[in-house]
Amino acid sequence: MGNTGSNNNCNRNTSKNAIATIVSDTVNGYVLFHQCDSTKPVSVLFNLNGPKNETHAIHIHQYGDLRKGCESLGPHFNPTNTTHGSIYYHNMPRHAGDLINNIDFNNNGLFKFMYEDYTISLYNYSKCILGRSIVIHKGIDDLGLGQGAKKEESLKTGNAGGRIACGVIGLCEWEHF
Ligand SMILES: [Cu+2]
Ligand SMILES: [Zn+2]
Repeated sequence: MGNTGSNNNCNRNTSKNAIATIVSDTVNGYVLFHQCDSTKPVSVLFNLNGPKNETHAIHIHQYGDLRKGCESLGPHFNPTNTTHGSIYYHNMPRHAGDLINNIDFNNNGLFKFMYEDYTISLYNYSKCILGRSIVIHKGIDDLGLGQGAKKEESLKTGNAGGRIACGVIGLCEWEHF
């Protein structure tokens, strides 16, 4: 979870916040991002409602283009041109957009969680996520561990299946969390 108290040292004038609002038939809520300055990790806060006791894949995808709904948002955000993976396996490559791979809705249909991500940025670098998107999938991300016939797609998408909800990541007002 990292040191959330570090935000107390944030310069409010130079820190950045961004949000993706999710509105759909199945999943609703938001993913909020905060970064104190370009040298710090991005705090990512999930506050989502969805189907009770279900797990669904979640990623940052490359584009913010909703002309064909979630389908036109492109593949996983991948500025370093690597294979799909997971933050839980530090010795393996992962896409910058892989986030925490999956969200687990509890028996009230809630998922609230925060962590710090060092592979994305809200500042103007190649890893900047502003104008990109959040996509939530029908299935479960296999963390890049798929074998046999599942292996090739595992290293691209984690075999996460279709897209059930999405939202574009845009700037928002400063918020302490
Ligand atoms: Cu995805
Ligand atoms: Zn990925």
